[in-house]
Amino acid sequence: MNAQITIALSKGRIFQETLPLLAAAGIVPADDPETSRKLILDTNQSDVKLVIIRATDTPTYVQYGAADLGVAGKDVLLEHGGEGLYEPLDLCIARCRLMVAGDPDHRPRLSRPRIATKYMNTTRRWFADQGRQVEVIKLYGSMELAPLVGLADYIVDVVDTGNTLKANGLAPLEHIADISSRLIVNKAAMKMKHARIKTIIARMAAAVGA
Ligand code: PRT
Ligand code: MG
Repeated sequence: MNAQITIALSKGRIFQETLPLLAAAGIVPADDPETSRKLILDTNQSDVKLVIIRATDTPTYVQYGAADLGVAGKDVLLEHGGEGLYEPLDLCIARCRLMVAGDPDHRPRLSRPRIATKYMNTTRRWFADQGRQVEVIKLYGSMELAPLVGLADYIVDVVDTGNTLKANGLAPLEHIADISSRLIVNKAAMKMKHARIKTIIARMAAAVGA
């Protein structure tokens, strides 16, 4: 009998853009997470199931082996640190840029500029590496609001079209990293379920290249 394979995915853009790559590996979900309330989805493969979780939780599920494989944005992986994970494949989906953004005409407070973000670790590292003293404020969403109401001088967030920044009178100011989603693999699972996981990676890699 084959070992069970569990793949962690978040709803929305990552699920949608991963679907064709999973299909190339012969894996088709039995339900649509946008309409189903199920958190564990069966697939056409009796040995493969999908777990549907928040994007920021994906590395945690894979790190602890609750999922063997997962798909996570590089922004989320930079923040998590990558402990317990292999990152064998850039899926080249859900691309965006991690940026410092703000009102270009704003004069920041002179002491320590305040940066609002959900990327605490990455933000601290970015400014510390340049010897710039900042105060980092943790938010869980709608970062664009923070500079508008005086909560922060700048934000660190992912930017795609830039339309959300523009609609709020903000602009991208500093480029921290190019972001795309990566296939991640639990380190123990890579050993224990090597043949099955290798096959999935190879088929997804071929589909990314095509
Ligand atoms: O939405 P939720 O709070 O559940 O979690 P999440 O936002 O972490 O997940 P999700 O599914 O929205 O994003 C998953 C991954 O997609 C992220 O970790 C990124 O790697 C990637 N990605 C790609 C993006 C974007 N593009 C993107 N545009 N994630 C978020 N956005 C946001 C952006 O911050 C802005 O607020 O979408 C908004 C619109 O962007 P613009 O620049 O096109 O206006
Ligand atoms: Mg989102």
